[in-house]
Amino acid sequence: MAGILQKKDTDQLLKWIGGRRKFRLLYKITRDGCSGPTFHSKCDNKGMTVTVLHNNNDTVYGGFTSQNWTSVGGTYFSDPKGFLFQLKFDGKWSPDQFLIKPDRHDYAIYCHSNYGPYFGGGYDLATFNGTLNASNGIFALNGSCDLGHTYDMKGTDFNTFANGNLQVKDLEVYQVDECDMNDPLEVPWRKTPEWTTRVMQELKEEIENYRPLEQLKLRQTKVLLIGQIGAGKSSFFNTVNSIFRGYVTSQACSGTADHSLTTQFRAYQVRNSPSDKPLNFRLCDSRGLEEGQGIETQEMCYLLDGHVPEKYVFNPSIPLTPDTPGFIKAPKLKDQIHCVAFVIDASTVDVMSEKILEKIRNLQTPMNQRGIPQVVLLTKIDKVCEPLQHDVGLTYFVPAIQEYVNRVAMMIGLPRSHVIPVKNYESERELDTNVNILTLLAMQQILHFADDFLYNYLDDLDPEILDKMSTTD
Ligand SMILES: Nc1nc2c(ncn2[C@@H]2O[C@H](COP(=O)(O)OP(=O)(O)OP(=O)(O)O)[C@@H](O)[C@H]2O)c(=O)[nH]1
Ligand SMILES: [Mg+2]
Repeated sequence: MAGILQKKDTDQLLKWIGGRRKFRLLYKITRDGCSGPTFHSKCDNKGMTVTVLHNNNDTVYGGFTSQNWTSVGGTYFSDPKGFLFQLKFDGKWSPDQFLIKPDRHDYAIYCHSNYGPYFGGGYDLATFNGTLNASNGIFALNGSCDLGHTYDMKGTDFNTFANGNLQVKDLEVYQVDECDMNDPLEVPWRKTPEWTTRVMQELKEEIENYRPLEQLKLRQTKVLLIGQIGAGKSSFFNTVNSIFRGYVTSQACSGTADHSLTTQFRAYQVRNSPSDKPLNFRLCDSRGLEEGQGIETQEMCYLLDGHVPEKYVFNPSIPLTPDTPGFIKAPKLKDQIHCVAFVIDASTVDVMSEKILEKIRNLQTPMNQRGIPQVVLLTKIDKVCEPLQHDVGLTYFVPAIQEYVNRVAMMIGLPRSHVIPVKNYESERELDTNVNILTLLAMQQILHFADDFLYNYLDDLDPEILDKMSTTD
């Protein structure tokens, strides 16, 4: 059964009421019967409500209260937020709000167990009392409309408010509920292409065909994954790798342990199935950050500049120095890091220690000095938002995730657009289109950022050096 309110109407009402809320139909006289006790049985103690009437002239009007309706013997209740409104007059969209007069708050609504919704001490808008039946689809309401006593009608009278009669086709009462932060929005908080298998395929192809800047003769860009232990760095590589391999793989060891599970520096190749050809980027996995351990600022400088050899084992008690075996003394562009992805576990954001945060900020200094772009991969979003456990496709529609993104952006000091939510494969045995799209969108952005770095690098290069530049491995 269709309700009176269209989307345009609820949008307008929400503008007046404020906040992120949703409407839930509690009572409808054409469905439930026009009776005071029935109205109270369905609408008492439901918090904010909107009462809306639709008359024979296609005029839509009503009243809002933030107070509970209750079944009492006849009492006024105060409500400074109450208002009357009109949405349509004679079929024409004519939204208008009539606020409660400042000195009449105490007469906002009138509750009586045998009455329907009553607004104002005039009564400004009294709908019905007792039980009424419809005649030819019309309810001739036995209330009254003595406007202007409690609500400021700004010159609107009974004729221009409700065509001078209380003959209605329907009357409805909606509960105006706080929206759950996990309730998906109708429009995404960040725009992405439509999530279809085709789009997934296109993203995949774009990344398969990705080449770093031609002029730099660089075969692969290098992306460093860095973050707290157990944040999902190794799992992110595994997720990207799984997409291109065509099945869920776990080449990089992932799991939970007291200290970082990953101890080695690995610049992982992502191989495309079935050719097994490596893609033109590498994801560098590193040791997890811990309060007293992990990667220090000097080590980070070595990492960024490409001095750290493959499979180097980070040892918190013996930091890397130029004398460490394998230390790459004269690194080339191919050895350097071109984009850094901080991997942050959404489910621990609220309890992240100030020390870790400080560590991350310290590590950002050498990145900023080198102009290396940074993103945040916000992992484990499924753990903080129940609907995402069933459908990752809702990620960009759920306000809770937007809030995490905003919070993390503030914490790390990066623009919000640099914070990318992801959900890694962890218990799945099969690939999922939406998980893939989410991951590929993240990879796409990372590679765009890496290119930005390379463009800057190119701009700074002397053309002669460019000519002489060595090729990659
Ligand atoms: N639910 C869920 N679990 C995840 C996600 N990403 C990773 N995990 C799990 O989190 C745990 C840690 O993941 P890892 O990938 O090993 O984390 P890491 O950052 O490499 O950790 P270290 O190498 O110890 O520093 C594993 O049990 C993963 O399965 C995710 O997006 N959602
Ligand atoms: Mg790891």
